[in-house]
Amino acid sequence: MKLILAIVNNDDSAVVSSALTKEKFTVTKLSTTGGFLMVGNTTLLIGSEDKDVERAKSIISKYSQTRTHTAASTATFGTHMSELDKAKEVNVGGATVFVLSVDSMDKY
Ligand code: 2BA
Repeated sequence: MKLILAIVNNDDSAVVSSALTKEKFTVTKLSTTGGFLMVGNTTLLIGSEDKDVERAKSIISKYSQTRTHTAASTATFGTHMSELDKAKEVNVGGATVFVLSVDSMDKY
């Protein structure tokens, strides 16, 4: 069994979750914040049989869009105000996906 951690844009999270649950995946949504931009994102936890991981990844990828974000990042924190001029455009997403091996899963 695997645990898929998928970090997705807040604007995509509803459609990604919905597409996954329609395909019989079970999903838990966590409200999270990116450490670089300090902007909210969503982390989906999906427990999956090994054979279904690629199918889950293709659903996540299908509904996650890449966006550009212009903002001062945490890299400018603690610096002089003029450093804020250095706010840059960064590409965010579509989704960042980690797949972890799971020793066991129990429900009590
Ligand atoms: P953030 O950390 O807020 O990063 C937002 C975007 O800023 C990233 O998009 C990337 O384009 C850029 N970025 C991040 N760290 C950077 C750095 N140290 N220097 C320059 N640019 C940087 P994505 O790569 O699509 O990541 C979107 C979100 O996914 C991240 O939000 C973070 O919450 C998560 N994430 C991505 N890679 C991760 C990793 N290796 N470990 C943990 N979380 C990750």
